[in-house]
Amino acid sequence: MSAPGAAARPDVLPLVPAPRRAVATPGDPLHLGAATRVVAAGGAAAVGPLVAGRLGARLGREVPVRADDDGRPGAVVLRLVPGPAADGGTDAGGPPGAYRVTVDGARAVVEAADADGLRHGAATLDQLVVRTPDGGAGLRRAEVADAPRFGWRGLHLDVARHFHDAATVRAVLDVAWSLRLNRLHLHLTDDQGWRIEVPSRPRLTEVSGATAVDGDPGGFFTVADLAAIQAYGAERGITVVPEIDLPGHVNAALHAYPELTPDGAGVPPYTGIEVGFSRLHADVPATAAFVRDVLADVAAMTEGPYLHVGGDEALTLGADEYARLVAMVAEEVCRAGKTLVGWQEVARARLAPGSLVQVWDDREDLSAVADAARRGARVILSPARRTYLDQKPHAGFPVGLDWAGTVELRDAYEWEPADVVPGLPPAAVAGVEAALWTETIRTRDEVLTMLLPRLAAVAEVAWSEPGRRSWPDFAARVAALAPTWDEAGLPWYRSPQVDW
Ligand code: TNX
Repeated sequence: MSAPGAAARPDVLPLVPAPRRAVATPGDPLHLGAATRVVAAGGAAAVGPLVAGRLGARLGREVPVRADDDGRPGAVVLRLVPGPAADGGTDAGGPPGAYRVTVDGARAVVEAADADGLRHGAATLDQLVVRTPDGGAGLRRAEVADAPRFGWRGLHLDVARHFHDAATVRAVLDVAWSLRLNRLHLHLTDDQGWRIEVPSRPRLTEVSGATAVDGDPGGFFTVADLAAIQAYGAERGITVVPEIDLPGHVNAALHAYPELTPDGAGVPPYTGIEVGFSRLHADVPATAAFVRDVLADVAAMTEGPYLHVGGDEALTLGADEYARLVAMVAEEVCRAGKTLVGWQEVARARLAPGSLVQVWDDREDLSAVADAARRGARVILSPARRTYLDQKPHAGFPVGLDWAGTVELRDAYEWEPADVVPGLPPAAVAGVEAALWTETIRTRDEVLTMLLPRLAAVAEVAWSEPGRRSWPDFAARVAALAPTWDEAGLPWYRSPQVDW
C-alpha cells in the first residue's frame, strides 16, 4: 500500500501548495515519540487540539497539549506573533493566513500573526511528517515562510444531486485543510433534493429530503448537523458557505410547496440530471414569503458571513423576471446581514458592492462579470475546464460528466486566474474555487477519487504566486505527497501525467 514516495525522494519536500519559501535543512528528522507534545498558549491554544489530533493520528498515540514550554526537546510549539515577521520576512501584505514553520533537531515551531496562519502552518507541518527507517516517524528539518496569494480558496461540494453525509463532509474538510483551503461551499438544494432543514418550511426536507438522482437514497442535514459541520470546519480554518439555489434549480422546493407554482398544483419529484427547466415565479404570491423565510432561516444558522444564492441556469425565465427575482433574493441576503455569493449569471442583476460573483462557464460572454466588478463586485474563479472536478479526468473514466471536456491533473494546474475574465481588474479577483457536482458521484470513495490529486492542483493555483508554480515541480511534490493519502486511507486517481 505505502509506496514510500516521500522517503524515496529525500530531496523533495512534499509541500502542496508550494510555499513562498521552503528549504530542507540538513540533519535527521526530528523524532516524534513519547516526548512529543504540542505547546500552545494564549490565542494559539485554540489550534493546539488540531495539531495534537493530527500528529496523534500519524503516530498512533496520544499527543498532549501543554500551555507551558519547559524547553525540553520534542516540543511542537504554536505561537502567535504580531506583525509581518510572522511570514518570515516574505512581508506578503496580502490576505491573512501567513505563517512560518521551523523544524530543527530539537523542536518544531509554527508562528503566525493569526490563528488561520497557525492552521495553515499546521497543515505544512503535517506534510513534513516522514516515516523513519526504524519504523517510527519524524518531522523533516525545514524552514518554511509562506503566505497565500488569494483570500478565497474554496471547494464546492454538491450534496443535492446525491446526498453525502456528515462523515464524508468531515473527510472532505480534512483534505481541504491539508491543502490550505479556507472555504467549503455546500450546494444544499437543487431540482433533485433539498438537503438542509429549514425550520419555518419543514416540508422542504420532510418531502424533498428523500429524493435524489436516479431514485437513489436521499438524506439531509438538520440544523444541528450543519452546526457541527461548521464547527469542524472552523477548527480547520474553513468557513462553510451554504448555497440555496434560486430562482432556478428549484424543482425540489416546488414539489414540497405546491403554492409556489402558478396553478398551485405543484410538480412531481425530479430524478434526472438535465438542468435549467425549473423556476420560481415573481408574480406568484407565495414566492416572496418563501424566499424570505428560507433565506432568513439559513442565514440564522450560518456562522460565516456568506450566503450563496445560486442564480445559475434559470433557462425558462425571461431577463426581466430573472432580475426581479434576484433582486428579491439579494434584498433578503442584505436584510440578514450576509454577503451575497452567486454564480456568474447574477452579474446581470443589480448587486450590492462587495457581493461575490462565481464564474463557471468561461465559454460564455463574461463582460457582465467584468462590469459588475467595476461596480464593486468581487470574483471567484471556477472555470469548468480547470476546476470542475466532476468532469472526467480522461474519456474512459467510470464516473463523472464531460460537458466541459476532460479535466486532467495538468489542466487543473496550468492556468492563471487573473486571465479568465477579459477586462477584469486584477484587484477584483477574490480567489479560486474547485467544484464537485455529484450527478454521477454516489459514494465517499468516488468523492475522494474525484478530488485527489486534482484538488491539490487547484489549491496551488489559489495559494501560490505564479512565479512559484511550475508543472514539473508540482508533479514531483504531489508524487511525494501521495503516500500520505494512502496512509490516511484516502482513495485517489493515479493520473498518468505523474511518475508516482
Ligand atoms: C453546471 S455550474 C451546473 C450544475 C451542474 C454542473 C455539472 C453551474 C452553476 N451549474 O447544475 O451540476 O454543470 O457539471
